Amino acid sequence: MTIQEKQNHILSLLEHLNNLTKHQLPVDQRDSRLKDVGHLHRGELFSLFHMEHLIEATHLYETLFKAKDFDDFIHLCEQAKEVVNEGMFAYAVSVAVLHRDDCKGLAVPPIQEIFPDRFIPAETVTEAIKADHNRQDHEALTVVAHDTGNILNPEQHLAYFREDIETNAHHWHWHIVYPATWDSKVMHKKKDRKGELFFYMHQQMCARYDCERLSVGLQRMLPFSNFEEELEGYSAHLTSLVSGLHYASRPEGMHLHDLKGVVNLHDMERWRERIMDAIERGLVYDEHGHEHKLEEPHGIDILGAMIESSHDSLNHEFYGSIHNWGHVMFARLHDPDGRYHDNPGVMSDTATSLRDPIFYRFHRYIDNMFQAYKATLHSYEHHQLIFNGVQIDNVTVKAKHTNVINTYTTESELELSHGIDMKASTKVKYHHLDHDKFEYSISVNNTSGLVKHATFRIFLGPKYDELGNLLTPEQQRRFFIELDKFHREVPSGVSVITRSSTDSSVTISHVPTFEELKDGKGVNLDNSEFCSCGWPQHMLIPRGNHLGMEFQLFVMLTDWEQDQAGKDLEHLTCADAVSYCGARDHLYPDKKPMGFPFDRPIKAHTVEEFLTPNMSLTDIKIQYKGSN
Ligand code: CUO
Repeated sequence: MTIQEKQNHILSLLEHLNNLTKHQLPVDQRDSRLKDVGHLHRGELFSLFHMEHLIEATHLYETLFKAKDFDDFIHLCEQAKEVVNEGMFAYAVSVAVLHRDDCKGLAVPPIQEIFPDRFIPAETVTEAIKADHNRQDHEALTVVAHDTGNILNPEQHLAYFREDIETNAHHWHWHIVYPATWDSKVMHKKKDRKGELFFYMHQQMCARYDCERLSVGLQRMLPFSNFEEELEGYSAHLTSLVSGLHYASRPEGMHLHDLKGVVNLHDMERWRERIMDAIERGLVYDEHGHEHKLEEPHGIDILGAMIESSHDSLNHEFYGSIHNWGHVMFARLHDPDGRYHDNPGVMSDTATSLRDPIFYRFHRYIDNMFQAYKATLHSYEHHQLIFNGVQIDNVTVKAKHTNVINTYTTESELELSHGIDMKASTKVKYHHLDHDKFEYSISVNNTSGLVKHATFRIFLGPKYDELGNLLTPEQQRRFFIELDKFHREVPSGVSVITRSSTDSSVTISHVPTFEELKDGKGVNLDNSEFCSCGWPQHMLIPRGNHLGMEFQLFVMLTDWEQDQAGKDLEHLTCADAVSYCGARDHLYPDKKPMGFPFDRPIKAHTVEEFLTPNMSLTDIKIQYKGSN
């Protein structure tokens, strides 16, 4: 079978999932490997934070993964499609496609086309369905996405970020690449530093959100702080087409409740105390009562697995699952015992959770636990930061104007007809942030007399806080977002290294659409971009403001000979957005702690005190050219 034929099989499996009826294939007519699936009903919203859902989904993706060949895999998928919950099916098939050896080179189609109703406001979807109903011919049609609120709610200023389609899709795809239940013994592949990446990717989402908040004139978020807290309101404007139910809204002033028989607030508090206690003592107890030291390099990875919690948690019973249950509790606080049979809110689904402001406040609360651990490690000493014989002379950002990056709002379209039954092509036109392409130009002086191999680490952070005060290095480090990280040879003497913003190790530029995949355009592109995990390129840079908001670009060179892990990345697949997504089947390609050198508290009071010759800080402006 050709790779294109395989790709077409995957596409047709994942098309029109919103149309599946409740028809079930009886157990005695199913392949015996599928006798234990079909528990979560069709129409319910699958949550990959809910343990019961995850157990069934894991059983399914492991079964699909173990299918003996591609034909057997498709046969199992086709039967599973008859019985399994829609969202769970998309999840399990995607996990299997990403990890089966005979699916290498195949793309997982974009989740926003599989379930557009999880990305596009309900009003817009309804308008599209009506327009489709009324269309006489099979001419393509386009509708324009509605707004989901107005500025009476100041948080609406951030809607462009929280509701960005590809950012939400990145989050869904990240959790497919790193399933919480990943068991390396069953799947025969170890996910390197998975717990640490859980920490880092979500820390970066929070830092990015805060950069955007300052851009639109709001103060940085206040972390969620306790389980009795009264919460902000939120309305999702999404209707799930598998059931016809809306994603629940949350009137202002509500708080979390016990989910009786599932998880209580007391459990959450107890787990948090135990985790904080483990951090303070630097010790974790596993299920057999054995002690494990929380120390580098593995401490953060152990903690990440425990807090998420994932299959790798050393002690589920004792440290619980504070993060996953937190998502479920936020999603169900309006109907905690299920008496109204209501849909959960967006927080239960990785494809939608970024839309809700509580997502960031809750993840900052989680991040604060990781930061408490990092605070137990000593701040980096001078000798851990320097790179002997290598210094940065100058850094400039080259765009239309030097050291100024313009951002603006632009339009894209999303095809609905693969996820929603339509007579012909139906597109939604929506707005999103974007920025001018730019280039870093880094002048390096290598006085060692030898060729050096350097890891270039590039971060961006705001210079001033919400009141206009200069941020101290310790305050600024929580805002720093990674823009790029790459390896280059640095010749002896003075040289200028350039790098384009579009090559960023954080981003992917394009996820192939259903249409492109059908035409063979996205298949095996250059073997690099098809994993669909990666921050969208158009969201690389925070919005900035009309005046030109002042940011600082941090560049640091470290010794690549010491940093590198495993083979060089060039020959790998799915290695386009390694900073937040890792490289498939490969060690995380940088041995330094993720977020280095901003992962640990900084003692230096001023930038001058902090910077070593192999680092530089450059003032740049980000100017928003849009209309609001
Ligand atoms: Cu990705 Cu909480 O883990 O959203």
